Amino acid sequence: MTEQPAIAPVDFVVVANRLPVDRSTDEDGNSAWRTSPGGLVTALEPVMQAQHGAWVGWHGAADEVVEPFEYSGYQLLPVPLSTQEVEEYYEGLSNGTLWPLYHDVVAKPEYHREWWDAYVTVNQRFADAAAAVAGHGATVWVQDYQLQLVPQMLRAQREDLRIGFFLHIPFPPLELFAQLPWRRQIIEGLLGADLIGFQTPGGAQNFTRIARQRLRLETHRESITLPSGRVARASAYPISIDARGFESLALSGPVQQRSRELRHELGDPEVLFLGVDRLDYTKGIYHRLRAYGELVAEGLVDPARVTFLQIATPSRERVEEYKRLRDEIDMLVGRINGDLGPIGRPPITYMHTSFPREEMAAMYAAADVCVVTPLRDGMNLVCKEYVACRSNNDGALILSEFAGAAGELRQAYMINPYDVNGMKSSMMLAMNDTVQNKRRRMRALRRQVFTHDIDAWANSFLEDLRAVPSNA
Ligand code: ADQ
Repeated sequence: MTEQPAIAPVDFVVVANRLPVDRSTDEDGNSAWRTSPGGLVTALEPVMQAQHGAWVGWHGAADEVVEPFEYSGYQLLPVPLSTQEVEEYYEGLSNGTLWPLYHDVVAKPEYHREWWDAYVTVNQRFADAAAAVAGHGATVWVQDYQLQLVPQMLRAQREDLRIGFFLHIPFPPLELFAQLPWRRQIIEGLLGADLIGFQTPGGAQNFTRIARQRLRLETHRESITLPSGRVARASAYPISIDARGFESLALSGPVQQRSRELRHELGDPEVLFLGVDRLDYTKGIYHRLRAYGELVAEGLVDPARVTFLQIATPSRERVEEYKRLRDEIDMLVGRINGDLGPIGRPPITYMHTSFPREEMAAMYAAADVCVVTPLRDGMNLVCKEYVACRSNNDGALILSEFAGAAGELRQAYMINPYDVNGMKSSMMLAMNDTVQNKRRRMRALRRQVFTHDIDAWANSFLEDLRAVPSNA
């Protein structure tokens, strides 16, 4: 007798490094799964439920095998990873090589052959798990830089599938990508997909150019013709947020109340600046705080009237570069507050911690100026979340031209994070601009964010993927 598959074949499969759930354990030691916060899960959950789909991903604990289970109307298929694989595939190749390389080499990428070997092994495991659950002619959507080999590995086993891929981070220009010892494998891996989605048109163009110049493939606009005659498409799908969800959260009684309390706890400043980021060297946190510190030192900003709240979510804490960054920011904040703060009025309130969505909405609702200054960012969702929470059309957004979001949020106060003086002038302008100017800008920003929300993003990608002629 042949072994029965654990799960019946499904028509829609998402493959991502992480499952959309986190496990929490209560005082009695009982553990339960909870949906992890984030736009991707919010956007895909209705599609997963409607199609009774399956999500393939790591469950977050090394050296542990978890059986497939049903959750919230769809299937979850946990992929196991050993401690060594977490170090080599995830912390190593994904976050020590690809992450810095794809973000303009703002930190130095490390190239280790054993990391690459682990990346190949783990990608194959994800591909096998997806192939095992995908029904005949199913649609499979692979997510992000940790799994760039999965499309080709899947196609090698299953010609009948429709395969999509979306890259959440930037795709670098050829001049930088060419450093990667495994550049050909990555491009070929991605070309296993029918539709390859990028955050910006620039990313899609970088990819197409590499396919043309390095693999000598024929390209026409967004189309790339493979030696087999199959055509893959590389196109931009700027990701977004659940704008309406954020807005209604920000307008709710408890969040409004919390937002007032927050300002009070911060000393009822006349102007509140806000920065919210994962603690990552691509986010330009150091550059931004340094610029703000100079404004305080020069007397242009009075800490008795103005304050800066910087929130940084702990991130990738075992990776060396991230430990160093944490120390640098701690030191900078300590120096600014130690040198410049009157007693009881530190110029910067810095918190290295994660908050629930309600608290984030309260911060967005409380802040007069939101400062988003990445050195390079695939999209950046924080700026869109801030805009969604400004129902009165007030507030000001400072945005780096190196965030993917800059292509859409053109009415923000644009800055180059490498230009400290320019950033200082923009902070002054955003703080002191007329109410009319701020309203005009915020109205335009809100129009963009509300008409291009996360549902629109998922629908447009999936519609284009379904338009690919089927091989089934
Ligand atoms: P990230 O690099 O993680 O995402 P970003 O898009 O800004 O960056 O998303 C961060 C998310 O974390 C936001 O939803 C924000 O609310 C939340 N967050 C930040 N600080 C938090 C805190 N202290 N507590 C709780 N939540 C916090 C990657 C790419 C981005 C791309 C997204 C989506 O790097 O460029 O926009 O994927 O594709």
